[in-house]
Amino acid sequence: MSALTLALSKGRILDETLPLLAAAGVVPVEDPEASRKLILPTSHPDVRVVVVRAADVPTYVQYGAADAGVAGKDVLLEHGGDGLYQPLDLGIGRCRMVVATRRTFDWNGTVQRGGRVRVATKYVRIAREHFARKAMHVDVVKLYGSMELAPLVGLADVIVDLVSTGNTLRANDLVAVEDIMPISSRLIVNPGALKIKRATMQPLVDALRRSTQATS
Ligand code: PRT
Ligand code: MG
Repeated sequence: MSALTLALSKGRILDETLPLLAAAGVVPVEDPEASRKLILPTSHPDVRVVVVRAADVPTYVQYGAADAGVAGKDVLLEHGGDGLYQPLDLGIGRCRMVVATRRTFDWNGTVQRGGRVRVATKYVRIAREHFARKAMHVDVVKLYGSMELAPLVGLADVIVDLVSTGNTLRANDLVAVEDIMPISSRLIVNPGALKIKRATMQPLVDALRRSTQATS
């Protein structure tokens, strides 16, 4: 038995993942975005898809409940990446992790004074590591979404969040003041599954590598 389970999330990276999978010969029988089913067979007799929350993809793969999955580098850094191979940068879901604040906030002055700063973010680990590298003292407030609101209502001085078009920042009179890192989505694989199910997994990884290179 070498049937593979792939963990995917609904939302913004699915649209870019499906064409790569299709080029690798894997097409879900129903549109994962529209279907209410959580387990979907695919056109590939040995591959099925499970639909999970973006932040849960690494957990399913780490525990072997899924053999492989697609997750943003942001999600992987927060998860820690324990027990995961990351063989492929798929080059999709591209954005930047940034520090942002109100247009009127004196960020450079605050940094120079060495003042304590309150940071609101979903990315607690990335934020702590970023400010530790800068030897800045910060208090981190954990949020689960709509980070852009926090500086507007006095919950935090700055946010650490993802930016793609910059429209959300602009619409809320916020500006990016530091670039932390570029983000894209990765293929992640359970190491045990790679060994035991290599006959099915390796051709899929190779096909994804080819379709990634073809579109980049
Ligand atoms: O939505 P849900 O709570 O279920 O989960 P999720 O937010 O983790 O999933 P989803 O689908 O929103 O994001 C999945 C992955 O997409 C993330 O883990 C990133 O790797 C990647 N990605 C790429 C982004 C963006 N671009 C992005 N722009 N994820 C989120 N955003 C948000 C950002 O947080 C900000 O609120 O979009 C807003 C900014 O967009 P612009 O275009 O206005 O700059
Ligand atoms: Mg979202």
